Amino acid sequence: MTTPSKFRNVPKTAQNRLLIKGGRIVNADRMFDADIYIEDGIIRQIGENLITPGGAKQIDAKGKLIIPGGIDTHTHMEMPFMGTRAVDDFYHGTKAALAGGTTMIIDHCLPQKNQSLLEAYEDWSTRAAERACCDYSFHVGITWWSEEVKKEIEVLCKEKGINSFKMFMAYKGLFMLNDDEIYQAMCALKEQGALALMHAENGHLINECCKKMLALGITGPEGHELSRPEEVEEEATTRAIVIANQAQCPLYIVHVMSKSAANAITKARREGKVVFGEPIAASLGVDGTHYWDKDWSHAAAYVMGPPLRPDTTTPGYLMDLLANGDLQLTGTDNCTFNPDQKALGRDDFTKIPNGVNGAEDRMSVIWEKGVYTGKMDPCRFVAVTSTNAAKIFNFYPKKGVIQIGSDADLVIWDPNATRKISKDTHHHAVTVNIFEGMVCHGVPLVTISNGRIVWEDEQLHVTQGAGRFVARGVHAAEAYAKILIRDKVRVPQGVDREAYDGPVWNSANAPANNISKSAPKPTFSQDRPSTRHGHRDLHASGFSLSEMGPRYSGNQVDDNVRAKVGHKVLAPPGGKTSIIF
Ligand code: URQ
Ligand code: ZN
Ligand code: ZN
Repeated sequence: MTTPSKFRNVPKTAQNRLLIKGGRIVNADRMFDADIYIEDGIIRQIGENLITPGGAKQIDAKGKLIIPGGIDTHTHMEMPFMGTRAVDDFYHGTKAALAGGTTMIIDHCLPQKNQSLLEAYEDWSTRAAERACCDYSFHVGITWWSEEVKKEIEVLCKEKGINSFKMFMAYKGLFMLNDDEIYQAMCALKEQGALALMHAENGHLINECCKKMLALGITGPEGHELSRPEEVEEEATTRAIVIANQAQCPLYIVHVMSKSAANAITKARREGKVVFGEPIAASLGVDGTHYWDKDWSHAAAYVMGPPLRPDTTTPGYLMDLLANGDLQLTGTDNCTFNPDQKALGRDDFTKIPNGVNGAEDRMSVIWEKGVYTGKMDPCRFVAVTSTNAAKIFNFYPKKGVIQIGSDADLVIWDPNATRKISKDTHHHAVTVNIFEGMVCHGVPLVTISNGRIVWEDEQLHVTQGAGRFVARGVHAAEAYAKILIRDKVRVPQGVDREAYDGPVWNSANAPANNISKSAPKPTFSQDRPSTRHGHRDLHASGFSLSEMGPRYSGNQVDDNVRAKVGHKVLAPPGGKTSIIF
């Protein structure tokens, strides 16, 4: 067979030409049987009886599914955190991801407070470029706020291919922003056409409740969940939704860990707000009862923020919402620490480095808990593990779909095979696995990354540094299409009216009892001195329970203001009574 002219003069290395035959392609919109021809890392042909140049390596995918490579929207490889550094670095973390069928990660560049965002971006970029085995991109952290940060956001969007920025309502003193800063940052992101990501937990409340738990002598991992129950996540989620809606900025809630936070997102979306919810492998696969395990190390391995929830129905609930579209996509928040690192908090749960694994097991856990249970079909599985991420973060159809011209990031997936998850066989650097012992249907047989086989026959064939940065433009349609229309049709309008021309009060005549801003705040104290006969002079104030003793002398909003002399108070409403009100 002669090689058609369009294929001549192409290097014949088998690796750069792959022909996948007999598979069933699964995209987010449909499933269909077809062969796939790949060359130089790109999908070149899809169909039957393809005419391809010689030398292509053939892969028999008969009876198997072919899915777009997974996209993990939330990782923290080699993150410096809580006095140590995440043990899965970009090499170990990405090779584990590839072994599990994920072919791209979106990691985080998290500047310290007052550190330049651009400086952090360069630092993280250098490390990822050296070590990542698969393609990657970044969310950049807004961990402090100033005009300088606002300028750097513009540079990151216009020159560095960043379109998503992470904020935290938790981690007081480290990453946390206050509401006004969040609002200003969201307005700046909206100006650039970027997406606001939020770690939604009330950091002030967590800080106080941690003190309460420690004061009660609760120092173990159970204190971690007890100090930030799901209403602390729900409140912040709702608050973030309100602030984003006021800024008309699209919002993405990361690591949705509880029913009530998920319900807040569902409610907002049904009201038409542009909000995305990201449950993670951990919150879809396991629950927070592990925090009460008698083995300290076991319990500490599950410590992350927000915590996993002790309500054992939470994973199934979140999976239902992911299946029906109320939640949109999945990440892992892969931020791993070994037992000796977790032991930094052996006497104080607030010192346990927060983070768990997920990068290798996300796809199988979601297949097992989502598809194998009948909650979602394979197309929805592809949507929530790959396609929606590419659309929301604006690199579709480069990735997230099997179509001509797209990157050859794909997985030959065996829906019927099973694998047992274990720290002893996973490819992470971390020596624990929160899914230990879980048997999952849905197994990646072959992972192809940029047209190269990197996982086959349970063997990795990765190259450190082979991963490429994926630049992303602003104004992703998935996030901004509605907002750009609303910017035109929902502009607040003032009222066109005649100017007021009546009399105006002369504020110099303000009445004495008008509490002005400068007046000292009223002191509300139980031990306020009595004013006459052991109880307060009724005529000095309209309220006293003095017969019940000074503890009950009432607090008055006008306590701080001297009453007018001789100002009589008639009998209390309803006539005389034995108790003086
Ligand atoms: O909060 C995050 O997402 C980072 C710091 C990872 N750790 C965690 O517990 N989620
Ligand atoms: Zn977080
Ligand atoms: Zn995270």
